[in-house]
Amino acid sequence: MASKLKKFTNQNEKIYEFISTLKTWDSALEYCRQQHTDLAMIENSAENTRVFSVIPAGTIAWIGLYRLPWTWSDMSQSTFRNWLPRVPDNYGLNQFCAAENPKHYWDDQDCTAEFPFICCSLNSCSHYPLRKYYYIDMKKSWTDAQRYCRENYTDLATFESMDDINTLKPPYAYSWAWIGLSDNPQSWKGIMGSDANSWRWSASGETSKTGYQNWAVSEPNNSGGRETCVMTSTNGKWNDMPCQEPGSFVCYTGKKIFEFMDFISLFNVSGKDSLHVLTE
Ligand SMILES: [Ca+2]
Ligand SMILES: [Ca+2]
Repeated sequence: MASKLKKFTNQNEKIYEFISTLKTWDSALEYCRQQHTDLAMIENSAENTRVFSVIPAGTIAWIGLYRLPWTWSDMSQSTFRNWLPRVPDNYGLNQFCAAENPKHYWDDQDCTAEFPFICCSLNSCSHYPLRKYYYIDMKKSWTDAQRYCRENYTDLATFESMDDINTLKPPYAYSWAWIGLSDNPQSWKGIMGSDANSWRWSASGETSKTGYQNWAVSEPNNSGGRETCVMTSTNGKWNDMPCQEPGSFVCYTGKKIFEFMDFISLFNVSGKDSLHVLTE
């Protein structure tokens, strides 16, 4: 028992969690980004051993490696590998994602196959540049706040993962504040995340690619039929509010992660040549 506890004394040490739900590789990625940080990134033999320790015996489980050539899901390219002999073999010419096999070697698999998977928590699980958020203690309407953020930062705040929200938690001292989410009043919908949904992020003009949402209980409710802009509260929960209401707001700087999700969606529809289109 003591040795198990000892594993978590290093705060930068990745925390791996086995998720038994069967998912395709990109669905597993989406889940991990919403609930944790990313699919498991394994950068050395010690991490490899820790991943093995959380997988039940005889189980295949997705990890965050995919063929671009082989790249981790945050688009980093550390070189540690644990392939089976004569693998990756790209059997059937459609194996672009990596999984731990039951004997704890890696095997390339069809990304659309459904397996359990390993999520990784903590920022050390992703080398992708994290967004930085800036709380602006001035009272502006949503549109004026958007203009201010676009002139001085990247845009009003975009949140696409639990990691983003955690960045804003105390000691970040702020009250209710506008974020970059708004709605087309002509097509109000209750829940973000489906194709029919109209909630858009200011920076992309599109609905969330990760599907991440963090509404407060019973929100959005379009109270009075005039709530089409979104504020976040001190606990990170969202509420739709009237856009004209003066409020403080949150701007952000940083790269967007949605180019990456666009890239992932190509897996199911195209050959590997077109996978290079969105790389930088
Ligand atoms: Ca294979
Ligand atoms: Ca509301």
